[in-house]
Amino acid sequence: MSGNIVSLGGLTIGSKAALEKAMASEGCATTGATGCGSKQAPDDMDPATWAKVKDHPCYSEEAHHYFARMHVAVAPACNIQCNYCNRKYDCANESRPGVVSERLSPEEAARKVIAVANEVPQLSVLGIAGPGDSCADWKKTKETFSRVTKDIPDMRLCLSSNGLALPEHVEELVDMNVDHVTITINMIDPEVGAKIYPWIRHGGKRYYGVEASQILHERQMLALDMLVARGILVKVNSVLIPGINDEHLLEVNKEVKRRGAFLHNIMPLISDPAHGTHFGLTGQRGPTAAELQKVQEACAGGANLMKHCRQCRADAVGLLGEDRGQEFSLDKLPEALEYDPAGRESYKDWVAKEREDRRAAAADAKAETGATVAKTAPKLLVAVATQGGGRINQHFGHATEFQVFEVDTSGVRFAFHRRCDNYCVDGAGEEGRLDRVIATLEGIDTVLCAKIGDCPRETLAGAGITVLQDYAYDYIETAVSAVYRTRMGLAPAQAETA
Ligand code: CLF
Ligand code: SF4
Repeated sequence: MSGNIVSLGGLTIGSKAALEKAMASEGCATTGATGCGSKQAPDDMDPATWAKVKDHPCYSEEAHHYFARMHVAVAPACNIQCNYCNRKYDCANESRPGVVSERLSPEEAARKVIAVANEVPQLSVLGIAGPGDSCADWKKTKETFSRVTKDIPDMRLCLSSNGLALPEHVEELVDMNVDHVTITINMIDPEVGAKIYPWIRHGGKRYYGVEASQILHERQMLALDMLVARGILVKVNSVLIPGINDEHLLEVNKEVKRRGAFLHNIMPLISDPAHGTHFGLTGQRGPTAAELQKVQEACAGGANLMKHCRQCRADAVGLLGEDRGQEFSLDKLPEALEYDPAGRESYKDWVAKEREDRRAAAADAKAETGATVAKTAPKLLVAVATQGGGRINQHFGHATEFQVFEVDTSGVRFAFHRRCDNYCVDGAGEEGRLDRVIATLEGIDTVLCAKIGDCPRETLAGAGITVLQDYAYDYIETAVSAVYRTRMGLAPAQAETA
């Protein structure tokens, strides 16, 4: 499966044959109800929904291997106060607190989107996620969307909101063809809400305490109902705050499922005194990975959970897990820019074919595993270093995160990601960093990467973690399945060569 290797949009992604075949076809082949991209919806999804999610990296775990999003920070104002937010920083609903974003006017944002679309063929979604609230700053949000779609009509539009002002704009969202909206819902009980929101501003008046949370809750439920009724896919984000809403999120999960939310994304609170937030300054901690996992497991059977969120900044650019925002800061953008659709169209066509090939390979691997491994065989966690494209295509030392897959006889599933500092700096490995990478990989059986040196491989082996580069540039699912069969003693062992 390795074949020849191809680079596209700065990524080494896959087989040359597949790309050449795709590039030779005449642009974007619209087919039936699903439009561009893979023609087939997965078994558990109707074609209309698949058409909406197949190129959205947040709404489809599969799509996040292929497609990128960008956020434009056009909406600094907000109408509520969350105890985990300090507005000097990016919105914690959708971003990692950090330095203040470069704020853009709608005109600047539209220019930046063209620049990114010309350089990043994976770009499929424009999101507005702060640094304040996209609906509280509605004029800027609306103007940005209309400017962008004038130049790039096939750009998917996405927004994130606390929900308070959202009901007023649902019809305009429908008119603008926005088909993905995220509402951050941290509670359905205003008593819980009063511990998260000190105040809201609504209808020209400030409300405090339980009354504020009661209004916010009613508006969030109204927004959810209205969006679902209009066929817009709704993702609900919830910030998990230990001791405040951890158990309560099970109720939130049930309620949003009952009302038709498409996905529920339970995100860990990020809290640090240096952020200057109320929670940071009062010592409220975020959850551990185990606490997050426990809540997610408790929600099984409820609303579908998103597990591949990277808590992006409000000005993030690129595939989830990478941030190319610095490459496209305002000072680097030319004054005049014209959109060139060729790169994105060719890329979409390539993905459509690559995706079908990958699915077929994954199905074969699953069947082979099911036929050869005992049903009682234990589950294994395998981490992969990937730059996207659904392949193992990153050097171990360059990885700033590992995607972790769970495998057993029922198949290979994305489980979670783990972030780390890249082991290699300026071409040389750093021992201290390797220790931290090993700590990051705790509980992982095997790591798959495109390349690793003898030295780090042996150190990892000493820590009980096998690292293999034999599956370089293979599809993730087929490689993970092959590793599983080997580990269960039913396939010839791969030589662990460096
Ligand atoms: Fe942006 Fe959010 Fe749209 Fe995605 S992000 S507005 S839905 S395009 Fe995605 Fe980033 Fe998680 Fe958000 S990984 S923080 S869920
Ligand atoms: Fe901050 Fe976003 Fe909450 Fe507004 S909605 S206070 S910007 S986290």
